[in-house]
Amino acid sequence: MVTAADWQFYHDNGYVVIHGLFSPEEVARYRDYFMAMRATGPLPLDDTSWYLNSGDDDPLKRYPRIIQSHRWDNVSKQWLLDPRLNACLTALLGREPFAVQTMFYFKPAGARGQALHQDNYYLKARPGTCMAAWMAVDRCDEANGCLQVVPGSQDWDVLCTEPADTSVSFTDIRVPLPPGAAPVSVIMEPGDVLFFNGSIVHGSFPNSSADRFRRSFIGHYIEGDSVQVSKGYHPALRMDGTPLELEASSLEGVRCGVWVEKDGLRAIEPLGVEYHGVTRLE
Ligand SMILES: O=C(O)CCC(=O)C(=O)O
Repeated sequence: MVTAADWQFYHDNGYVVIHGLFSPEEVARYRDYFMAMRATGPLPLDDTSWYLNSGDDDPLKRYPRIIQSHRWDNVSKQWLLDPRLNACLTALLGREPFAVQTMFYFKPAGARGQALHQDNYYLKARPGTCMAAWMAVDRCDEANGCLQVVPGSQDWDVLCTEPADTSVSFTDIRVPLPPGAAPVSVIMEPGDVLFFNGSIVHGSFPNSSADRFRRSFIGHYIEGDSVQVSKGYHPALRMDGTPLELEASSLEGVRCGVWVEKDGLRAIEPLGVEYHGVTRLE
């Protein structure tokens, strides 16, 4: 499933798309399943306070993302632990990971995107980092708000954030990019899966299409030698589905750094501990 060329691309760029990992029929079943689940009303862990600075007409309030459904829904759990995802993750990471999160994004027409961020800012997996498997459920392009990634950011430490433009992002913080670094769009077809590590800076455009959803089903994993992950991601699961005891990160926030210039080169220097946009210097 992961060819030598895929492996090389991932190690050079920090992300790779595996095309057609799930069939169009399977993806259509997931799409219909989660649309029906969303229509049943409020679900565990729904939290529309994420959708900041918006009125009642915010499309994201009608279609909030579904979070951690694998904890109570077997279809979600089976997908998170699917042997095809496990085979790709194991090939890319060099050993089997642990699974910690599912998210189903609906992103209807008119919805804002998500500002540039690094997943390990939230997951705080240690040692090592986390990894996403992001499955396109609809065709994803620039018009309906595809994902954007910053190639080469896979080796960056976690960066302290700056305020984001909440007219185009439902989150209010973003990662500052150094000169010369720029996101690229990842165009995907239903059933394609994008893998990227927890340092990769990524985000998405608003959905500016007239009437298309940009749905995606996302699994988050942590490397198989991690001993620690943020409190909200417990219990972690082994890929055979058995739960696993890990330490919860004791930090209220995350250690982050800032861009500095050293000997004519850009580097990230530790600054302090950030908790939701506020950094306490260390
Ligand atoms: O799907 C998106 O728009 C953003 C998803 C994301 O950033 C993530 O899975 O970490």
